[in-house]
Amino acid sequence: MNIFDFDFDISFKIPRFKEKMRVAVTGLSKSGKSVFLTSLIYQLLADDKIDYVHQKSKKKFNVKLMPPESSIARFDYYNFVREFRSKNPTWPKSTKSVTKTTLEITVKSSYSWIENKKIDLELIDYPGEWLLDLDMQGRNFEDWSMNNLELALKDLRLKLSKEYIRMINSIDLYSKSDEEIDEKIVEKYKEYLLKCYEKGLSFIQPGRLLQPGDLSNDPILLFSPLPAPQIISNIDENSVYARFKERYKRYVKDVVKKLHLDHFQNFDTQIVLIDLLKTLENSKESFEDMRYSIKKILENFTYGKNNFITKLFGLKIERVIFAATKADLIPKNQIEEYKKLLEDMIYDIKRELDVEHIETDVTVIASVKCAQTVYTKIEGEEKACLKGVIEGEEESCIYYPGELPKSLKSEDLWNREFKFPNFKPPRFPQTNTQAPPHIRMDRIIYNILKDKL
Ligand SMILES: Nc1nc2c(ncn2[C@@H]2O[C@H](COP(=O)(O)OP(=O)(O)OP(=O)(O)O)[C@@H](O)[C@H]2O)c(=O)[nH]1
Ligand SMILES: [Mg+2]
Repeated sequence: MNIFDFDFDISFKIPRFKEKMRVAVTGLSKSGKSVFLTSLIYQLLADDKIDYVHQKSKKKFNVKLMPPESSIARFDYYNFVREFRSKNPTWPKSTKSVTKTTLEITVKSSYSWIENKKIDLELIDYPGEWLLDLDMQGRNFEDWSMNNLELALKDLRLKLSKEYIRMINSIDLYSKSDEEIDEKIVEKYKEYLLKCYEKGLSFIQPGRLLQPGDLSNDPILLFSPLPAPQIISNIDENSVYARFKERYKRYVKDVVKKLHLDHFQNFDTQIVLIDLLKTLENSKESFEDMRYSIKKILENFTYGKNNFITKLFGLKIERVIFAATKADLIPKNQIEEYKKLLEDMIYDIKRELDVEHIETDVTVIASVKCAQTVYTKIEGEEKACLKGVIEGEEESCIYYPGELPKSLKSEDLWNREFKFPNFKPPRFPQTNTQAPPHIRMDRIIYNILKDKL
Protein backbone atom coordinates (compact mmCIF):
# COMPACT_ATOMS: atom_id res chain seq x y z
CA MET A 1 0.00 0.00 0.00
CA ASN A 2 1.25 3.43 -0.90
CA ILE A 3 1.78 5.50 2.21
CA PHE A 4 0.26 8.49 0.38
CA ASP A 5 -2.92 6.52 -0.01
CA PHE A 6 -3.83 7.57 3.51
CA ASP A 7 -7.58 7.96 3.93
CA PHE A 8 -8.02 11.32 5.71
CA ASP A 9 -11.41 11.56 7.39
CA ILE A 10 -12.76 14.88 6.07
CA SER A 11 -16.21 14.22 7.59
CA PHE A 12 -14.85 15.26 10.97
CA LYS A 13 -15.90 18.75 11.98
CA ILE A 14 -15.00 20.92 14.92
CA PRO A 15 -18.18 20.92 17.01
CA ARG A 16 -19.82 24.09 18.31
CA PHE A 17 -22.15 24.72 21.21
CA LYS A 18 -25.65 25.80 20.44
CA GLU A 19 -26.17 29.42 21.40
CA LYS A 20 -29.27 30.86 22.98
CA MET A 21 -30.73 34.28 22.33
CA ARG A 22 -33.59 35.55 24.41
CA VAL A 23 -35.38 38.59 23.10
CA ALA A 24 -37.77 40.54 25.32
CA VAL A 25 -40.45 42.00 23.09
CA THR A 26 -41.77 44.67 25.42
CA GLY A 27 -44.86 46.73 24.73
CA LEU A 28 -48.07 48.02 26.25
CA SER A 29 -51.37 46.56 25.15
CA LYS A 30 -52.10 47.06 21.42
CA SER A 31 -48.58 48.31 20.79
CA GLY A 32 -48.26 45.62 18.11
CA LYS A 33 -46.37 42.76 19.82
CA SER A 34 -48.27 39.81 18.36
CA VAL A 35 -48.25 41.27 14.84
CA PHE A 36 -44.56 42.07 15.17
CA LEU A 37 -43.75 38.51 16.24
CA THR A 38 -45.84 37.02 13.43
CA SER A 39 -44.17 39.25 10.86
CA LEU A 40 -40.70 38.59 12.27
CA ILE A 41 -41.16 34.81 12.11
CA TYR A 42 -42.72 35.05 8.65
CA GLN A 43 -39.87 37.22 7.33
CA LEU A 44 -37.32 34.76 8.72
CA LEU A 45 -39.05 31.68 7.30
CA ALA A 46 -39.80 33.15 3.86
CA ASP A 47 -37.56 32.14 0.95
CA ASP A 48 -36.91 35.72 -0.14
CA LYS A 49 -35.89 36.25 3.41
CA ILE A 50 -34.60 39.59 4.23
CA ASP A 51 -32.05 40.18 1.48
CA TYR A 52 -30.86 43.08 3.55
CA VAL A 53 -29.73 40.75 6.36
CA HIS A 54 -27.89 38.45 3.96
CA GLN A 55 -26.20 41.37 2.25
CA LYS A 56 -25.14 43.05 5.47
CA SER A 57 -23.99 39.92 7.29
CA LYS A 58 -22.66 38.14 4.20
CA LYS A 59 -23.80 34.93 5.90
CA LYS A 60 -26.19 32.27 4.69
CA PHE A 61 -28.61 30.91 7.22
CA ASN A 62 -31.72 28.78 7.52
CA VAL A 63 -34.50 29.16 10.02
CA LYS A 64 -36.77 26.49 11.49
CA LEU A 65 -39.72 26.94 13.81
CA MET A 66 -39.16 24.51 16.67
CA PRO A 67 -41.87 22.38 18.30
CA PRO A 68 -43.09 23.88 21.57
CA GLU A 69 -41.89 22.85 25.00
CA SER A 70 -44.63 21.03 26.82
CA SER A 71 -44.60 23.37 29.82
CA ILE A 72 -45.74 26.50 28.03
CA ALA A 73 -48.34 27.32 25.41
CA ARG A 74 -47.12 27.88 21.90
CA PHE A 75 -47.32 31.26 20.14
CA ASP A 76 -50.23 30.76 17.75
CA TYR A 77 -48.15 31.58 14.65
CA TYR A 78 -49.79 29.15 12.23
CA ASN A 79 -53.32 30.31 13.05
CA PHE A 80 -52.34 33.97 12.82
CA VAL A 81 -50.79 33.32 9.41
CA ARG A 82 -53.87 31.39 8.30
CA GLU A 83 -56.00 34.41 9.16
CA PHE A 84 -53.61 36.77 7.34
CA ARG A 85 -53.71 34.47 4.29
CA SER A 86 -57.49 34.15 4.20
CA LYS A 87 -59.62 35.97 1.60
CA ASN A 88 -60.66 38.43 4.24
CA PRO A 89 -57.43 38.83 6.23
CA THR A 90 -57.75 39.74 9.91
CA TRP A 91 -55.43 40.84 12.72
CA PRO A 92 -54.70 38.53 15.66
CA LYS A 93 -57.03 38.91 18.61
CA SER A 94 -55.85 40.55 21.81
CA THR A 95 -53.47 38.19 23.62
CA LYS A 96 -54.89 36.50 26.72
CA SER A 97 -52.01 34.40 28.04
CA VAL A 98 -48.26 33.93 27.86
CA THR A 99 -47.02 31.99 24.85
CA LYS A 100 -43.57 31.18 23.61
CA THR A 101 -41.84 30.39 20.37
CA THR A 102 -38.33 29.23 19.49
CA LEU A 103 -36.66 29.64 16.13
CA GLU A 104 -33.62 27.56 15.35
CA ILE A 105 -31.21 29.49 13.14
CA THR A 106 -28.48 27.52 11.38
CA VAL A 107 -25.69 29.74 10.11
CA LYS A 108 -23.47 28.26 7.44
CA SER A 109 -19.93 27.97 8.70
CA SER A 110 -17.20 29.77 6.73
CA TYR A 111 -15.05 26.61 6.79
CA SER A 112 -16.14 23.12 5.85
CA TRP A 113 -14.28 21.67 8.85
CA ILE A 114 -16.19 23.69 11.40
CA GLU A 115 -19.75 22.71 12.20
CA ASN A 116 -22.50 25.14 11.26
CA LYS A 117 -23.47 27.45 14.04
CA LYS A 118 -26.88 26.91 15.64
CA ILE A 119 -28.74 29.57 17.55
CA ASP A 120 -32.02 29.18 19.42
CA LEU A 121 -33.91 32.45 19.27
CA GLU A 122 -36.55 32.50 22.00
CA LEU A 123 -39.46 34.92 21.95
CA ILE A 124 -42.48 35.30 24.18
CA ASP A 125 -45.84 36.98 23.73
CA TYR A 126 -48.20 38.06 26.50
CA PRO A 127 -51.03 40.52 27.16
CA GLY A 128 -49.57 44.03 27.31
CA GLU A 129 -51.76 44.89 30.30
CA TRP A 130 -49.84 42.45 32.50
CA LEU A 131 -46.53 44.19 31.96
CA LEU A 132 -47.32 47.23 34.10
CA ASP A 133 -48.19 45.04 37.07
CA LEU A 134 -44.53 44.06 37.38
CA ASP A 135 -44.05 47.49 38.93
CA MET A 136 -46.22 46.41 41.88
CA GLN A 137 -43.46 44.12 43.15
CA GLY A 138 -41.65 45.51 46.15
CA ARG A 139 -44.49 47.92 46.98
CA ASN A 140 -46.80 47.33 49.87
CA PHE A 141 -50.52 48.04 49.67
CA GLU A 142 -50.21 51.42 51.43
CA ASP A 143 -47.50 52.57 49.09
CA TRP A 144 -49.22 51.30 45.96
CA SER A 145 -52.55 52.82 47.02
CA MET A 146 -50.99 56.19 47.73
CA ASN A 147 -49.23 56.29 44.36
CA ASN A 148 -52.36 55.34 42.42
CA LEU A 149 -54.70 57.62 44.36
CA GLU A 150 -52.34 60.58 43.93
CA LEU A 151 -52.29 59.86 40.22
CA ALA A 152 -56.09 59.54 40.12
CA LEU A 153 -56.43 63.05 41.52
CA LYS A 154 -54.16 64.64 38.94
CA ASP A 155 -54.89 66.42 35.65
CA LEU A 156 -57.02 64.50 33.21
CA ARG A 157 -57.53 61.58 35.61
CA LEU A 158 -59.27 63.77 38.18
CA LYS A 159 -62.41 63.89 36.05
CA LEU A 160 -62.24 60.21 35.19
CA SER A 161 -61.82 59.02 38.77
CA LYS A 162 -64.58 61.19 40.27
CA GLU A 163 -67.11 58.40 40.79
CA TYR A 164 -64.60 55.99 42.23
CA ILE A 165 -63.26 58.57 44.69
CA ARG A 166 -66.81 59.54 45.65
CA MET A 167 -67.64 55.90 46.31
CA ILE A 168 -64.66 55.13 48.55
CA ASN A 169 -65.23 58.38 50.42
CA SER A 170 -68.80 57.38 51.16
CA ILE A 171 -68.00 53.94 52.62
CA ASP A 172 -66.53 53.06 55.97
CA LEU A 173 -63.50 51.18 54.69
CA TYR A 174 -62.03 50.29 58.06
CA SER A 175 -64.93 48.82 60.10
CA LYS A 176 -66.40 45.36 59.78
CA SER A 177 -68.41 45.05 56.55
CA ASP A 178 -70.04 42.54 54.28
CA GLU A 179 -67.88 41.19 51.41
CA GLU A 180 -70.60 42.03 48.90
CA ILE A 181 -69.42 45.63 48.80
CA ASP A 182 -65.96 44.61 47.53
CA GLU A 183 -67.15 43.75 44.05
CA LYS A 184 -68.98 47.07 43.72
CA ILE A 185 -65.90 49.07 44.68
CA VAL A 186 -63.67 47.14 42.29
CA GLU A 187 -66.24 47.50 39.50
CA LYS A 188 -66.15 51.31 39.94
CA TYR A 189 -62.36 51.27 39.91
CA LYS A 190 -62.39 49.18 36.76
CA GLU A 191 -64.72 51.70 35.12
CA TYR A 192 -62.21 54.41 35.96
CA LEU A 193 -59.34 52.37 34.45
CA LEU A 194 -61.36 51.79 31.29
CA LYS A 195 -62.00 55.51 30.97
CA CYS A 196 -58.24 56.11 31.30
CA TYR A 197 -57.62 53.57 28.57
CA GLU A 198 -60.15 55.25 26.28
CA LYS A 199 -58.43 58.59 26.80
CA GLY A 200 -55.15 57.09 25.66
CA LEU A 201 -53.58 56.81 29.13
CA SER A 202 -51.24 53.89 29.63
CA PHE A 203 -50.48 53.67 33.33
CA ILE A 204 -53.20 51.26 34.37
CA GLN A 205 -52.79 49.12 37.51
CA PRO A 206 -53.61 46.38 38.02
CA GLY A 207 -53.64 45.85 34.27
CA ARG A 208 -54.86 42.35 34.99
CA LEU A 209 -58.22 43.82 35.91
CA LEU A 210 -58.73 44.78 32.25
CA GLN A 211 -57.22 41.59 30.85
CA PRO A 212 -57.65 38.93 33.56
CA GLY A 213 -56.81 35.92 31.36
CA ASP A 214 -57.10 32.79 33.51
CA LEU A 215 -57.96 34.95 36.55
CA SER A 216 -61.32 35.96 35.16
CA ASN A 217 -63.77 36.15 38.12
CA ASP A 218 -61.02 35.12 40.52
CA PRO A 219 -61.48 36.88 43.89
CA ILE A 220 -57.72 37.47 44.06
CA LEU A 221 -58.37 40.47 41.80
CA LEU A 222 -60.90 41.99 44.18
CA PHE A 223 -58.83 44.93 45.34
CA SER A 224 -58.26 48.57 44.40
CA PRO A 225 -56.26 51.44 45.91
CA LEU A 226 -57.65 52.75 49.18
CA PRO A 227 -56.56 55.58 51.48
CA ALA A 228 -54.83 54.40 54.64
CA PRO A 229 -56.64 55.25 57.91
CA GLN A 230 -55.23 57.91 60.24
CA ILE A 231 -54.63 55.27 62.92
CA ILE A 232 -53.54 51.88 61.63
CA SER A 233 -54.87 50.01 64.68
CA ASN A 234 -58.40 51.09 63.72
CA ILE A 235 -58.65 48.55 60.93
CA ASP A 236 -61.06 45.68 61.59
CA GLU A 237 -59.86 42.40 60.12
CA ASN A 238 -63.20 42.01 58.31
CA SER A 239 -63.12 45.48 56.80
CA VAL A 240 -62.83 46.37 53.10
CA TYR A 241 -59.37 47.76 53.76
CA ALA A 242 -58.09 44.58 55.44
CA ARG A 243 -59.53 42.34 52.72
CA PHE A 244 -58.13 44.45 49.87
CA LYS A 245 -54.73 44.60 51.52
CA GLU A 246 -54.64 40.83 51.93
CA ARG A 247 -55.68 40.18 48.33
CA TYR A 248 -53.16 42.72 47.04
CA LYS A 249 -50.40 40.90 48.93
CA ARG A 250 -51.47 37.57 47.49
CA TYR A 251 -51.79 38.93 43.96
CA VAL A 252 -48.28 40.40 44.02
CA LYS A 253 -46.75 37.30 45.60
CA ASP A 254 -48.59 34.52 43.76
CA VAL A 255 -49.26 36.11 40.38
CA VAL A 256 -46.96 39.05 39.61
CA LYS A 257 -43.77 37.64 41.14
CA LYS A 258 -44.39 34.27 39.53
CA LEU A 259 -44.99 35.89 36.14
CA HIS A 260 -41.77 37.84 36.55
CA LEU A 261 -39.72 34.83 37.57
CA ASP A 262 -41.19 32.50 34.95
CA HIS A 263 -41.22 34.82 31.95
CA PHE A 264 -39.60 38.22 32.38
CA GLN A 265 -36.03 37.38 33.28
CA ASN A 266 -32.96 36.24 31.46
CA PHE A 267 -32.94 38.28 28.25
CA ASP A 268 -29.99 39.56 26.24
CA THR A 269 -31.86 41.80 23.81
CA GLN A 270 -34.91 43.97 24.29
CA ILE A 271 -37.23 45.44 21.70
CA VAL A 272 -39.52 48.10 23.09
CA LEU A 273 -42.52 48.58 20.82
CA ILE A 274 -44.25 51.92 21.20
CA ASP A 275 -47.54 52.96 19.64
CA LEU A 276 -47.11 56.72 19.33
CA LEU A 277 -50.21 57.01 17.15
CA LYS A 278 -52.30 56.47 20.25
CA THR A 279 -50.73 59.51 21.92
CA LEU A 280 -51.08 61.68 18.79
CA GLU A 281 -54.77 60.81 18.62
CA ASN A 282 -55.20 61.79 22.25
CA SER A 283 -53.14 64.41 24.09
CA LYS A 284 -49.83 65.53 25.50
CA GLU A 285 -50.93 63.90 28.75
CA SER A 286 -51.32 60.62 26.95
CA PHE A 287 -47.75 61.05 25.63
CA GLU A 288 -46.34 61.84 29.09
CA ASP A 289 -48.29 59.00 30.66
CA MET A 290 -46.88 56.56 28.13
CA ARG A 291 -43.36 57.83 28.82
CA TYR A 292 -43.91 57.27 32.55
CA SER A 293 -45.33 53.79 31.97
CA ILE A 294 -42.43 52.71 29.77
CA LYS A 295 -39.97 53.98 32.34
CA LYS A 296 -41.74 52.00 35.07
CA ILE A 297 -41.82 48.86 32.94
CA LEU A 298 -38.13 48.96 32.06
CA GLU A 299 -37.24 49.22 35.76
CA ASN A 300 -38.20 45.55 36.01
CA PHE A 301 -35.56 44.29 33.60
CA THR A 302 -31.88 43.67 34.27
CA TYR A 303 -29.34 45.46 32.10
CA GLY A 304 -25.61 44.95 31.88
CA LYS A 305 -22.88 43.14 30.02
CA ASN A 306 -22.82 39.37 29.72
CA ASN A 307 -19.64 37.41 29.99
CA PHE A 308 -18.85 33.80 30.67
CA ILE A 309 -19.09 34.23 34.46
CA THR A 310 -22.14 36.52 34.67
CA LYS A 311 -24.05 34.25 32.26
CA LEU A 312 -24.00 31.57 34.94
CA PHE A 313 -26.28 33.80 37.02
CA GLY A 314 -28.65 34.63 34.17
CA LEU A 315 -28.55 36.86 31.14
CA LYS A 316 -28.61 40.63 31.21
CA ILE A 317 -29.97 42.88 28.50
CA GLU A 318 -27.06 44.27 26.49
CA ARG A 319 -28.98 45.91 23.69
CA VAL A 320 -32.27 47.79 23.60
CA ILE A 321 -34.06 48.68 20.37
CA PHE A 322 -36.85 51.23 20.67
CA ALA A 323 -39.30 51.01 17.78
CA ALA A 324 -42.34 53.16 17.05
CA THR A 325 -44.82 50.78 15.46
CA LYS A 326 -47.52 51.15 12.75
CA ALA A 327 -45.32 53.60 10.81
CA ASP A 328 -47.27 52.79 7.63
CA LEU A 329 -50.00 55.07 9.02
CA ILE A 330 -47.67 58.06 9.00
CA PRO A 331 -47.30 59.50 5.50
CA LYS A 332 -43.78 59.01 4.17
CA ASN A 333 -42.88 62.70 4.21
CA GLN A 334 -43.37 62.81 8.02
CA ILE A 335 -41.50 59.66 9.01
CA GLU A 336 -38.49 61.63 10.26
CA GLU A 337 -40.75 63.67 12.56
CA TYR A 338 -42.37 60.46 13.80
CA LYS A 339 -38.93 59.16 14.69
CA LYS A 340 -38.09 62.43 16.45
CA LEU A 341 -41.25 62.06 18.51
CA LEU A 342 -40.05 58.63 19.62
CA GLU A 343 -36.60 60.05 20.43
CA ASP A 344 -38.30 62.69 22.53
CA MET A 345 -40.34 60.09 24.43
CA ILE A 346 -37.41 57.87 25.33
CA TYR A 347 -34.75 60.57 25.70
CA ASP A 348 -34.17 60.10 29.46
CA ILE A 349 -34.46 56.33 29.37
CA LYS A 350 -31.96 56.09 26.53
CA ARG A 351 -29.54 58.41 28.28
CA GLU A 352 -29.59 56.22 31.38
CA LEU A 353 -28.91 53.13 29.29
CA ASP A 354 -26.12 54.92 27.40
CA VAL A 355 -24.41 55.74 30.69
CA GLU A 356 -24.54 52.04 31.60
CA HIS A 357 -22.91 51.21 28.22
CA ILE A 358 -26.01 49.42 27.00
CA GLU A 359 -26.26 49.60 23.22
CA THR A 360 -29.43 51.37 22.09
CA ASP A 361 -31.08 52.00 18.77
CA VAL A 362 -34.15 53.97 17.79
CA THR A 363 -36.23 53.13 14.76
CA VAL A 364 -39.71 53.26 13.24
CA ILE A 365 -41.33 50.15 11.77
CA ALA A 366 -44.48 48.68 10.34
CA SER A 367 -44.64 44.95 10.92
CA VAL A 368 -47.29 44.72 8.21
CA LYS A 369 -47.68 47.59 5.79
CA CYS A 370 -51.38 48.27 5.18
CA ALA A 371 -51.38 51.75 3.69
CA GLN A 372 -49.47 53.67 1.00
CA THR A 373 -48.70 57.37 0.96
CA VAL A 374 -50.48 59.31 -1.79
CA TYR A 375 -50.75 63.05 -2.37
CA THR A 376 -54.09 64.66 -2.97
CA LYS A 377 -55.59 68.14 -2.93
CA ILE A 378 -57.73 69.02 0.09
CA GLU A 379 -59.37 72.44 -0.09
CA GLY A 380 -56.91 73.43 -2.80
CA GLU A 381 -53.81 72.37 -0.80
CA GLU A 382 -51.76 69.32 -1.62
CA LYS A 383 -51.71 66.96 1.37
CA ALA A 384 -49.97 63.67 2.11
CA CYS A 385 -52.64 61.03 2.71
CA LEU A 386 -52.97 57.28 3.16
CA LYS A 387 -54.40 54.82 0.68
CA GLY A 388 -55.70 51.51 1.97
CA VAL A 389 -58.80 49.63 3.09
CA ILE A 390 -60.20 50.82 6.40
CA GLU A 391 -61.56 48.02 8.60
CA GLY A 392 -65.25 47.47 8.04
CA GLU A 393 -65.05 48.76 4.43
CA GLU A 394 -64.69 46.80 1.21
CA GLU A 395 -62.95 49.28 -1.08
CA SER A 396 -59.69 51.13 -0.72
CA CYS A 397 -59.97 54.84 0.05
CA ILE A 398 -57.78 57.91 0.45
CA TYR A 399 -57.61 59.15 4.00
CA TYR A 400 -56.06 62.24 5.60
CA PRO A 401 -54.77 61.31 9.10
CA GLY A 402 -53.44 64.77 10.08
CA GLU A 403 -49.95 66.16 9.66
CA LEU A 404 -46.96 66.24 12.01
CA PRO A 405 -45.39 69.71 12.22
CA LYS A 406 -41.74 70.13 11.19
CA SER A 407 -40.78 71.17 14.71
CA LEU A 408 -42.03 68.98 17.50
CA LYS A 409 -40.97 71.55 20.05
CA SER A 410 -43.94 73.75 19.20
CA GLU A 411 -47.09 73.28 21.29
CA ASP A 412 -48.75 73.29 17.88
CA LEU A 413 -48.22 69.52 17.77
CA TRP A 414 -50.72 68.89 20.56
CA ASN A 415 -53.26 71.31 19.12
CA ARG A 416 -53.40 69.41 15.85
CA GLU A 417 -55.94 66.72 15.21
CA PHE A 418 -54.97 63.21 14.28
CA LYS A 419 -57.08 60.16 13.60
CA PHE A 420 -55.63 56.84 12.55
CA PRO A 421 -58.32 54.33 11.72
CA ASN A 422 -57.51 50.62 11.80
CA PHE A 423 -56.59 49.52 8.32
CA LYS A 424 -57.18 46.01 7.08
CA PRO A 425 -53.99 44.00 6.69
CA PRO A 426 -53.02 43.06 3.13
CA ARG A 427 -53.57 39.42 2.22
CA PHE A 428 -50.36 37.51 2.97
CA PRO A 429 -48.72 35.49 0.16
CA GLN A 430 -50.13 31.95 0.00
CA THR A 431 -46.72 30.30 0.23
CA ASN A 432 -43.53 30.97 2.08
CA THR A 433 -41.73 32.11 -1.05
CA GLN A 434 -42.39 35.76 -0.34
CA ALA A 435 -42.78 37.86 2.80
CA PRO A 436 -45.60 40.36 3.41
CA PRO A 437 -44.97 44.09 2.92
CA HIS A 438 -43.43 45.89 5.88
CA ILE A 439 -41.39 48.94 6.81
CA ARG A 440 -37.88 48.36 8.16
CA MET A 441 -38.54 44.87 9.56
CA ASP A 442 -35.39 43.77 7.70
CA ARG A 443 -33.37 46.46 9.51
CA ILE A 444 -34.67 45.44 12.91
CA ILE A 445 -34.10 41.73 12.22
CA TYR A 446 -30.53 42.47 11.18
CA ASN A 447 -30.08 44.49 14.32
CA ILE A 448 -31.32 41.62 16.48
CA LEU A 449 -29.15 39.01 14.80
CA LYS A 450 -26.06 40.92 13.71
CA ASP A 451 -23.75 39.86 16.55
CA LYS A 452 -24.77 36.23 16.33
CA LEU A 453 -24.44 35.62 12.60
N1 LIG B 1 -51.30 49.68 10.21
C1 LIG B 1 -50.76 48.82 11.05
N2 LIG B 1 -51.48 48.40 12.11
C2 LIG B 1 -50.89 47.53 12.96
C3 LIG B 1 -49.57 47.03 12.78
N3 LIG B 1 -49.28 46.21 13.80
C4 LIG B 1 -50.38 46.17 14.58
N4 LIG B 1 -51.34 46.96 14.08
C5 LIG B 1 -52.68 47.24 14.65
O1 LIG B 1 -52.57 47.20 16.07
C6 LIG B 1 -53.46 46.23 16.62
C7 LIG B 1 -52.84 45.58 17.82
O2 LIG B 1 -51.73 44.79 17.43
P1 LIG B 1 -51.28 43.51 18.30
O3 LIG B 1 -50.04 42.97 17.70
O4 LIG B 1 -52.41 42.60 18.50
O5 LIG B 1 -50.94 44.26 19.66
P2 LIG B 1 -50.42 43.57 21.01
O6 LIG B 1 -49.32 44.43 21.53
O7 LIG B 1 -50.11 42.15 20.78
O8 LIG B 1 -51.69 43.76 21.94
P3 LIG B 1 -52.12 42.86 23.24
O9 LIG B 1 -52.10 41.44 22.84
O10 LIG B 1 -53.49 43.37 23.54
O11 LIG B 1 -51.13 43.20 24.32
C8 LIG B 1 -53.74 45.28 15.45
O12 LIG B 1 -54.99 44.63 15.63
C9 LIG B 1 -53.74 46.22 14.27
O13 LIG B 1 -54.97 46.89 14.16
C10 LIG B 1 -48.83 47.51 11.63
O14 LIG B 1 -47.68 47.15 11.39
N5 LIG B 1 -49.48 48.39 10.80
MG1 LIG C 1 -50.89 40.46 21.52
